[in-house]
Amino acid sequence: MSPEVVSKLREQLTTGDDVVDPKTWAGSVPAAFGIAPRLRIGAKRWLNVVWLLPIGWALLLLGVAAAQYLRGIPSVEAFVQAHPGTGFATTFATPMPLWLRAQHFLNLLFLTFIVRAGAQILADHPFLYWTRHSTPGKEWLRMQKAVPHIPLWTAKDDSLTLPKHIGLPGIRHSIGLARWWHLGVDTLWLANGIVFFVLLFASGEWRRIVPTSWQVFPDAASVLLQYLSLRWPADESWVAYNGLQMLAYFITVFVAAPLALVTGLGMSPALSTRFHAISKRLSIQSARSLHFLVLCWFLFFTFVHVTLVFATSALRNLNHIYTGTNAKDWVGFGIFAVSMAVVAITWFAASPLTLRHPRLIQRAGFALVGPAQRLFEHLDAEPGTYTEKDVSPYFWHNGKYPETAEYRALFDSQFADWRLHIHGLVENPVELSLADLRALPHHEQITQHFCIQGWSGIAKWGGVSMQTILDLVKPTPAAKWVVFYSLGDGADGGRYYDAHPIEQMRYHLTMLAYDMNGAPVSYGHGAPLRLRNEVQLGFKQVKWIAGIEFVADIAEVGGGYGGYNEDHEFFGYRQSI
Ligand SMILES: Nc1nc2c(c(=O)[nH]1)N[C@H]1C(S)=C(S)[C@@H](COP(=O)(O)O)O[C@H]1N2
Ligand SMILES: [Mo]
Repeated sequence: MSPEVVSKLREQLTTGDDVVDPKTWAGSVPAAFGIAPRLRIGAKRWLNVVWLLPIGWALLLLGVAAAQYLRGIPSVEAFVQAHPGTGFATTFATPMPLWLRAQHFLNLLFLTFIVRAGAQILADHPFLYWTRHSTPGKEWLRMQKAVPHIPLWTAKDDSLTLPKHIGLPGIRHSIGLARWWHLGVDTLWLANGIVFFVLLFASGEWRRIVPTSWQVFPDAASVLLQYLSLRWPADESWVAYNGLQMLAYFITVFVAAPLALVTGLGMSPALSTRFHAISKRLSIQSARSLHFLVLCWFLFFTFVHVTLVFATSALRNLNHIYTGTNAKDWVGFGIFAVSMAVVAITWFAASPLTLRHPRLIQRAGFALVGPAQRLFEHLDAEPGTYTEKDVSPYFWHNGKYPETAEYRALFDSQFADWRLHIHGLVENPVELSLADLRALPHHEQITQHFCIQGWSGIAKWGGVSMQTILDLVKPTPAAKWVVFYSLGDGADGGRYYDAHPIEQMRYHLTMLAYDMNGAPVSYGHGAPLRLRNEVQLGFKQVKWIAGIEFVADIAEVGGGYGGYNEDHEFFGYRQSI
């Protein structure tokens, strides 16, 4: 192997910037604001969700009228009198402990970042589906115009811009940074949640929010009727929550929060590929849709919760939450105001901070979720999970197409002159033609692709197992990373590349694919050769491969962060979730 080839590939790499300039970000993508969300009704009709506001309002008014009518009926009123609301509940003579009140605030603070970053992630592929095929037109919710019938349309073309202080970090296609916020703060939120669960059960405070009698249901029904009839139940929350409160808190703490974790992990390529018994039922897209519905619950709960805190005795309630007293003074309100100032300051600082110090966010995020991602990377699954029947009718395109004259010439000659250069820390560097590759033992697998943006699709890949390549080139013990160079550039210019840990090259599902669904890989999907490493997300599956280099350390390649998106868009070099 000539050293020129080695240096030629490395020379085409560029380093990314260490600050984000929104004007030149992600290849200077212009802002795109999409449309008001549309819900699919039946096969082809779409409901603008803005209609849900007047519809919801009308239903509420109807509910109030119905409740007032019902309370005029003696037997119903007798039921309400018999079930004022808290009869079944354990009463507490002591205030909520300090740890509980502190955790309540931390929960709120963490959720502001999680929700904003989650919205930013959703905006990168603003469609939700129930099947793993992500077929345009089959989504049940979209916040973007219908996908146009343009052959090489990409998922990135459909990403949305969120306002700067709604999304985090609030510029288009900033999913790499948004994920650090979302997953990083998630670990803090989960840690807070685990401590909360432990203390809750160790202290007996759990009885405040876990119903221990079926009577919670008639009480909840009665309380709902009382609220709706606008003759509100007696407020006894200092000693006990009423049935409706208890159910709402129980669902939020014991159903919604765990579901957020489970559905979040349901989107992981490594976990989904390995634990197929689960992911077959909870497909990535069902997980993603449910994850969104959990968000809707949290927003709904927060809205009603905060409204009622202020609409019932506000000063007392704020004292319950902030000072642990039942006083009617302004102390609780004062601490509440300070805590809201903290929320507001961190809220408005988060996006500007992220754009100014993206590497800090990338490092801090990785420090928080990196250990979990490393853990899941060792899940080596075998082929055979999906069959031909599962192959997706539509497989999205993504990324930046190769536009060089060099690529054009190779493509026009059907890659007759294309050579795969494999070099670096190997005993036997080689140059393989497409015919050489096709002469090697054939490997086939039907697997699911997980794009970081959220879409997925199943395809049959044919080609050569990376184990075969390792046997051929014999990496030296010093080789720790395998770098895949593309013939094409990334969005900001400079060659696209990505690095993978060498252990993952020995996995059953790591291969170089020259066929897709029984035909040679097309131009859009990476002709003549692309990578498949199924424990990682889509951006690591380098298309239009030019060469492979075995190296000791990723720090010596490109910007040093392990790949093009890692260097330029602050992604992580390990992305098993
Ligand atoms: N060379 C190169 N490879 C690339 C990309 C790219 O921009 N350039 N995009 C990646 C991303 S983000 C995804 S999701 C997959 C998409 O593969 P597909 O177009 O076959 O669906 O390719 C990956 N490989
Ligand atoms: Mo992607």
